[in-house]
Amino acid sequence: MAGNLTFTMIKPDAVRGGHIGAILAKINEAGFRIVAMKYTKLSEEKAGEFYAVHRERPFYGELVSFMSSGPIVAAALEKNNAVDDFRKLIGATDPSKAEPGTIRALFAKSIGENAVHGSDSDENAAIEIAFHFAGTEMFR
Ligand code: DAT
Ligand code: MG
Repeated sequence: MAGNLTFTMIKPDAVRGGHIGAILAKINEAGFRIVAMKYTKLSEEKAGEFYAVHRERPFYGELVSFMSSGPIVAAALEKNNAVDDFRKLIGATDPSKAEPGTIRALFAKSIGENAVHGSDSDENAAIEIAFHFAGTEMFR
């Protein structure tokens, strides 16, 4: 059975662009409930750890430096089928390939600076939520 939690970050480009409110509105309108949220900034070390799975990819250095370049909004989201439904809501990694109306189509600039993160599996959602939030910071 599909899980009901996913993890997102509003990335530094979207925060700089003034899109926090619009993105949170899209998330709520799509039926997700925010169960944990913080406005924070990742150190280079923390960003590197979060994206460690991409360590060998050519864009890893760029990704870590971008993700630590300014504040982000991190949130845990609850909905039936959360991981897949949220990936649909954000659209493809490359915003030029994202479906019209998706968060990346609306707010992302490029494949590297693509406005939002969304977990890719229930297992990674749990790992990513635990990376950012203590149990006492979750309100389900
Ligand atoms: P997603 O964020 O859609 O899950 P991913 O897990 O493959 O995509 O990659 C993580 C992030 O790395 C992605 O959001 C932006 C960056 N990235 C991915 N592919 C890239 C590329 N070809 N060039 C630059 N950055 C890239
Ligand atoms: Mg991914």
